[in-house]
Amino acid sequence: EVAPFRKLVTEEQVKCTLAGRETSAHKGKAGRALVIGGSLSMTGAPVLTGEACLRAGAGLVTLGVPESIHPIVAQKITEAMFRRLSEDQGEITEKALYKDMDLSQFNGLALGPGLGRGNHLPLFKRLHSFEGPLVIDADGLFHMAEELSDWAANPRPHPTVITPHPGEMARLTGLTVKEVEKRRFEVAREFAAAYNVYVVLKGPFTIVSSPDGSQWVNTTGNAALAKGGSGDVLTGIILAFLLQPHSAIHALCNAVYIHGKLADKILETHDLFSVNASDLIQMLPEVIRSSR
Ligand code: NPW
Ligand code: AMP
Ligand code: MG
Repeated sequence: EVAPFRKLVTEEQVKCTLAGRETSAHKGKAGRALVIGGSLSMTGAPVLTGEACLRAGAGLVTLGVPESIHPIVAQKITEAMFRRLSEDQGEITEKALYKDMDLSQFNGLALGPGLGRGNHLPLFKRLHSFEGPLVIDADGLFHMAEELSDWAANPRPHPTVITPHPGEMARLTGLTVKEVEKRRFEVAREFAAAYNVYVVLKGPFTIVSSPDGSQWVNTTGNAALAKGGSGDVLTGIILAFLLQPHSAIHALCNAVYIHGKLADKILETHDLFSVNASDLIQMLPEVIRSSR
């Protein structure tokens, strides 16, 4: 048993823990990822997550999106497959989660980017029984906040990761954004332990907290990431890395490190103002390669 600690994520650590791929690999073995999200007013978010997930190594990516936006989303991403889900007013409904999809076909699931908050979406019962790593981000965290007591009382047997920015963390905890920012280490650690989840509390110096109390601090990244879509890209990288055989904590540290590195590397050619989230995805091949 190792006592809980607080450490920086280092280049050396990433180099040692980035997974490889066996010569005998096939697409199914490299991981079947499902991304649930998107809505009529946010068609781009699941595309960013899905593209990033593919570029970060997932073997097969499926996007679960409201049926009305399927033609839009499908125009934007070539390699992904789709589940067209029941919707109301451009956002997926409870039926989409509980009737439209067989989650057992997937090895990992990310839910939330662009999902919307118009429909009541009880997540707990459906996601608790999912047998693989689960990432809850963005509007998924809004829905999760409605049923926190269920999550606290019934820990999942597989890794559960939440990726809040300080605004989302404030909503989850009932604190103000100021309070979250002032006590970010404590807030993240307490939440991780109370709900048995990995917490990726985002911002400059993102903190990865494990349920056992250990914390890793990331030092890559810069203010070019302060633009819509950056977090959706991170979620895709996290999901892809969680499908690899290494431990969840390494997957998370590697994902936040590489995500920040994308932003650092791109400043060699782009102005700080001019980095879009899709530009980050284009840097993934080079940045992952140079991190090995
Ligand atoms: P303020 O007022 O800005 O200072 P929300 P969201 C506060 C989708 N997207 N970082 C902030 O305070 C996402 O996937 C779709 C950020 C505000 O009160 C989600 O589904 C895109 N916010 C959905 O949009 C591209 C901070 O928190 C609140 C903060 C909503 O995502 C864009 C904002 O949080 C986007 O990714 C911080 N460090 N600190 C697309 N192309 O489809 C405090 N806040 O309202 O929960 O939502 O992050 O805007
Ligand atoms: P989201 O708010 O969900 O789009 O997520 C924003 C992403 O960009 C997170 O990974 C943050 O850590 C990162 N980010 C945003 N602003 C900064 C900043 N000023 N410095 C470093 N990283 C940032
Ligand atoms: Mg976000």
